[in-house]
Amino acid sequence: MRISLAAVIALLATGVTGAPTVDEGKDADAIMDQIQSEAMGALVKAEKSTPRRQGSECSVGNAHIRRDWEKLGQQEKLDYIRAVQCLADTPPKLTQYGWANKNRLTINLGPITPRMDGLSPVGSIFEWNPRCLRRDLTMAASRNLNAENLLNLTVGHASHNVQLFQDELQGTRPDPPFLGMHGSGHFSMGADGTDIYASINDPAFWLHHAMLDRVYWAWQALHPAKKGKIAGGTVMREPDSPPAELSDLLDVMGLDNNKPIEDLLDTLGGTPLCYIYG
Ligand SMILES: *[C@@H]1O[C@H](CO)[C@@H](O)[C@H](O)[C@H]1NC(C)=O
Ligand SMILES: [Cu+2]
Repeated sequence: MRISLAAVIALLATGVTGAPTVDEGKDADAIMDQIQSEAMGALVKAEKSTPRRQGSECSVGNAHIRRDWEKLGQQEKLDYIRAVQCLADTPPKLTQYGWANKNRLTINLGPITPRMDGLSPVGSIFEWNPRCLRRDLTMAASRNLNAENLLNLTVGHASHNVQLFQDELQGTRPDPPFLGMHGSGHFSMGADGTDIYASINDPAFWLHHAMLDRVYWAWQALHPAKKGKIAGGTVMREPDSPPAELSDLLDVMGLDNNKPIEDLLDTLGGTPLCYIYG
């Protein structure tokens, strides 16, 4: 079933529901497809009216396309898995970061903030702590990974500004408390997936985070006037630090050059990002 986004927006405009409601999870793919095509349409339109950033060659037509796993063919899926395995056999750029080479499901990093039974915290993010990757899959946590939340984030109440959007996505809106799309994905994986540093060990993390980035990308495309804004936020784990500014450098700990936040907000900015989802 294809649901018209225009119809959803019209429904929202009535103010009756406050947030769009949809039947069940089965609608999520159809809605994502619809949001995807609206986002692409908006990007193409924006490109016609806004001059390209000076010195940038990046455009919708030549951008890299990050494709949905569900849309990959059999061979492409096998290639992806092979690439992940190749990465597992590649020496890490940060000495202790990464998987042990011999056994691909042996992980090392963290955990430092375990939330699940059986995960004992270690002293530092990078402490050498080889162990088997653990998952503890649960449906209980996936309640906010649904079509309703997706609509709320992209065209509903939570899409009205970046503060509402990020609070809804991160599950940090105060009332009523909930995990949000981001936390829901982590807690659905359970075990190592719930640790702020160790969760990246699990290849499923990358699919989850790519999807979060895709939802953010779609939100930006559908709300071009707000896409370059950031809100609230202090440095993670330092609640007393001043609110982040667009010119603040994002520390990638030696994996690449640190960049100011503003250079990384536009996926078509060419500074250096140049990608779309497809
Ligand atoms: C949509 O997001 C808003 C803003 O965060 C929130 O107050 C509201 O409860 C959400 N609606 C649904 C149905 O999740
Ligand atoms: Cu995460």
